[in-house]
Amino acid sequence: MTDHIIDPSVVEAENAKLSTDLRNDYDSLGERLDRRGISIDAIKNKVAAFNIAVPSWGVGTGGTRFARFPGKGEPRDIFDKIEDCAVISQLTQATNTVSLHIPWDRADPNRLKQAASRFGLGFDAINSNTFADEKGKLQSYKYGSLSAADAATRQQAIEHNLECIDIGKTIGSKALTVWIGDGSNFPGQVNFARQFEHYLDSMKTVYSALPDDWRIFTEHKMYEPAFYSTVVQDWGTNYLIAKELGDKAYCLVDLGHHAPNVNIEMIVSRLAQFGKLGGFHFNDSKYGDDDLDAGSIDPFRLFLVFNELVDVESRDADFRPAHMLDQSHNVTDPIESLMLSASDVQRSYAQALLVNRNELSAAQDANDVLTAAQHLRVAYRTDVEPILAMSRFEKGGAIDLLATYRASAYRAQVAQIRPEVAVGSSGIV
Ligand code: PSV
Ligand code: MN
Ligand code: MN
Repeated sequence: MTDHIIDPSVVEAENAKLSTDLRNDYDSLGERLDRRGISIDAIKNKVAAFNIAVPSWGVGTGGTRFARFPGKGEPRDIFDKIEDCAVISQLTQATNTVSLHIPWDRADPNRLKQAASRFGLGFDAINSNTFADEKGKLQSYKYGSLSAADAATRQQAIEHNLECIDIGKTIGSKALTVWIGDGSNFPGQVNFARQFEHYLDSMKTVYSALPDDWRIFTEHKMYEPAFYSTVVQDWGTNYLIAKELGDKAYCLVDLGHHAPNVNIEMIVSRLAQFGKLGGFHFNDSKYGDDDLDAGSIDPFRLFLVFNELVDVESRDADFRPAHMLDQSHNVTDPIESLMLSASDVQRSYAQALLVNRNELSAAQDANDVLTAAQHLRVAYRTDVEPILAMSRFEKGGAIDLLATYRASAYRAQVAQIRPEVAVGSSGIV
């Protein structure tokens, strides 16, 4: 039996207000799609099977290096975070896994597993953190971790990743995600080749400890926290890493980790074509690694990413990239943002499923440029909300995510038992 945090009667009452309209909207969209030769139920079933992981760190209020403005009822620890994730999962019916970050979420792994399974949640990839120092550890990552010049520091970073694998084994994760902040701030500070060599050597040791059915994901990022050079700075380096490490190594694409205007969907296609696309950290950005809500700035780009994914999926039934949200909520209730983002990611998937791939391919082969472009536009402009809402409704989720969450008064309730965090304190809970 799965425990529900939000009383199901609240969800039912909110859904009752909207279910007749939803049925009408769904049927009318179904008719229109039918004319395009598309079965709405087939799309809905695919959407219903879609899952996106929620990062444990996403449910705490974020901050910038200037300030943090804590919200009420913020999670105090990983167990509160799991409860917040359970709310997101209950209402969206699209996020039944949580991604942990160690050491932020360090706790008895068996308790973690129990706490999650109570709400029907599992654990996605486990994330190591060697971009910040940990209390009690002898070496500092100030000058790098897995790529550091100092052997003892590299060893400590390796051991941290091995510990993450061990924790992951107990809680049921099947992948380790490694993102490092290593790089340099001054020309001449490091020898690029030597630093990368150190990184590869360290990663080979981590890789050799992976269980057979695990994958390792490396995440590239153009800059920050290092501002002159970064060790894993782009998808090319990331691809090299995955190739060097072996079959269990894949590249992760975080949408915010590229220069503005980079054609991310093409990177997605390249990595997938050569069997090295592991998955995503979804978020949106205007300038850099802004970590804004997925779909909030450039929903067309998100659609184009999914257009590539569906293209691969249509040729390879075993293609299963790992989807996760990775965003920072500075001015919104994180639960609200994460619910809407999960739904926006699903929306892009549903829209991409509407593309007539045979006709698109024919137009491409005939160099009929505008017909090809039009296929994408028609799909993107289709309002698929009734499909998303119907999928949620049928699975026991909320037709209107925001209204239902607000009607539940969850945040006000947890604010009674979770003490207010001091203004200006660290964004990391
Ligand atoms: C780095 O910017 C990143 O995207 C990595 O995924 C980290 O693990 C995550 O943010 C949390 O800091
Ligand atoms: Mn990320
Ligand atoms: Mn990031």
